[in-house]
Amino acid sequence: MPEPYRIKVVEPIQLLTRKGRENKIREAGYNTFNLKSADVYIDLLTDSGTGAMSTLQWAAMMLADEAYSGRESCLRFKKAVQEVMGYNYVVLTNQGRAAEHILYGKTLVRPGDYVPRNMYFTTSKFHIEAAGGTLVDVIIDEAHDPQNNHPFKGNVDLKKLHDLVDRAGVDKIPFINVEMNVNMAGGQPVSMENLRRIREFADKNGKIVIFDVCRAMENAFFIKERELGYSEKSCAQILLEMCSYSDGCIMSAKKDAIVNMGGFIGLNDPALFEKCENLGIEYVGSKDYGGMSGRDMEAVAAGLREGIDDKYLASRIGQVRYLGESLSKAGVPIVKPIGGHAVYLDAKKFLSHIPQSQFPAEALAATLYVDSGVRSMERGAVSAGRNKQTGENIYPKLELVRLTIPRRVYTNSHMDYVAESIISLYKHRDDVKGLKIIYEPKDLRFFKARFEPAE
Ligand code: P70
Repeated sequence: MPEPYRIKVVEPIQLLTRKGRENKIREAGYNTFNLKSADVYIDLLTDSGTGAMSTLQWAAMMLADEAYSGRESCLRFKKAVQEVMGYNYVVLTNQGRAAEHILYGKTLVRPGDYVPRNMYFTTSKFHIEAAGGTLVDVIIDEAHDPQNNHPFKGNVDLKKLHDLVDRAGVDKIPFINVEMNVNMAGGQPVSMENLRRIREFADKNGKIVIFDVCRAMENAFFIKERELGYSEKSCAQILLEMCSYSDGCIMSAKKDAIVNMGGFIGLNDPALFEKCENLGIEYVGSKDYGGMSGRDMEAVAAGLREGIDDKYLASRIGQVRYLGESLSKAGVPIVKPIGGHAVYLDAKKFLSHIPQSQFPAEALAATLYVDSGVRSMERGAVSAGRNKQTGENIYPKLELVRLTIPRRVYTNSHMDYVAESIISLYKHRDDVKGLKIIYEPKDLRFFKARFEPAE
């Protein structure tokens, strides 16, 4: 089926010459984060804050209440979260990492703690480590193999969870952290069955479960499509059941809620809520706005309802699949199954002549920009950073380039262009050279690092 909307507002884009793109990537230190968006033709850096809002969202923004306290927009925001995800209490934050800072870093994690999670995410790991904790990857092994076709590659391995409790002691585990549609694994879903088993495990061990629901709506779609007993349910019903297995969540509304800015913490426990709300006041903004303007809140409230619509999700994930299948048919190595928000190129396979110490994913992202003006994001050794003790680079199994599709922004002819560009690059992949780091900040280095071609 075609997209369940038509386009009312357009934004022109332009392609620089090849020479121009060569200059721009050199000036950017071969890091696509450092490029100016005006120099990018098709921007697949991220799906975060880059979606196109609807007429309903823009109209709701005009009705926003911008009062400092007791604003109507805040009440409507909280009502939407309760209705769509079922959490009783909501702390407003400007985006996901502020929610992680408050809930993980300032409230739950103590020095020496271990936090099990189905694969790391950069900002989540940062806030857990900044509080003196250690993130322990408990995702199933299949998730680390780009070719494995497991339908729920985001699942938690319950055995790994048991082993961690045995090894670290149950008191050293402040909460179990479960990400929906696991970003670093390729946008891979968690099954309802797995969520139920995590809940049982948590109850047996007296632990709370916190979800990262940035992309839980896309996860709900995969459950509907792949898990026995869910095909007749709506994604909205599935999402409510998913969230019922958790005690709370952090959300970057910039993803599934299709807004440019916003986030929250969802909770069911009033005491935990009280703590987080007070921290929110200290760190992000008073309790009725938490770093957002009233219009941001209205856009999120409307976006939460639009983002969980079955027809929208089918077209959204259908577009990601359309790009992935075009690449796969041409033999380009990508992570399988194709995920919810992005297609991930397997840079280790794509550029098998470049050692991981020369950052093949970063080199591939830089070359793709020069080749076609398409901006993508490195998700490999640069993102993984360094070992805090030894200072050595961490070399993750997955060395990927993420082609992240913004929501409701590009058409399938843009996808055709992207696919053709990558297929032609794949044919002359042997010409691509590795990179060496010439500058990096201490933490979250991928945002700002600079490179030069390796000799
Ligand atoms: C992306 C964005 C953000 C994100 C996420 C998950 C699973 C939390 C957050 C934080 C933006 C990004 C962030 C760090 C590195 C690269 C890109 N992901 N949990 O593009 O939310 O950005 O609102 O603070 O994916 O994947 P926020």
